[in-house]
Amino acid sequence: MVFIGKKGSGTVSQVFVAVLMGSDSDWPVMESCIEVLRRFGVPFEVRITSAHRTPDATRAYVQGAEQRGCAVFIAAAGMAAHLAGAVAASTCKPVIGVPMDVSLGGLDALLSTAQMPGGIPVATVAVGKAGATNAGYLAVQVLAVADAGLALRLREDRAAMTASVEQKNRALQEKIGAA
Ligand code: RP5
Repeated sequence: MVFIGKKGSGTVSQVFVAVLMGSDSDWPVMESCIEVLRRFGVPFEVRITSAHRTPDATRAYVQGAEQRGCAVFIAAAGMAAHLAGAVAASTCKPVIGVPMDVSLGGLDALLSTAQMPGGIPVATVAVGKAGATNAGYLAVQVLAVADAGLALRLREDRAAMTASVEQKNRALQEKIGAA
């Protein structure tokens, strides 16, 4: 895992991913993101903090986390989902936004998360569990740019995924008697 700061200076800290959610009601979906970070052994912090309900605490957390070594922020929110945008406004680290399906099939959150003004990007993933999973993968991929071990684990994971689909196809062909 990548470290920042100078060794011996007392300022070395381990790089981590911060996962923020607007509400505890987002947790059942965001568990999929945490599962990916755990699988790759990426250190993370999880916080419930809201762009609208706790704006000052959100900004303070983002600024503090950046100083402590946060390399990527993941922000999940539903409805008028401004959390990822608010996080992006407070940091120049990469921010990944996960739109939650709370109302309107998540379309409101998707647009609120994705439609950022130029210069303040939010890398927006899909609505719901697939998006939460991909937010985890994307954060790992960002860290893997400077971590060869992590990059290797990503390639191994991708190969395993490919093998699993091929196996499912073979099983289906056998089942329908086409093999
Ligand atoms: C958003 O409002 C949260 O991220 C959540 O997705 C949605 C609803 O929040 P609760 O009313 O369930 O707390 O800010």
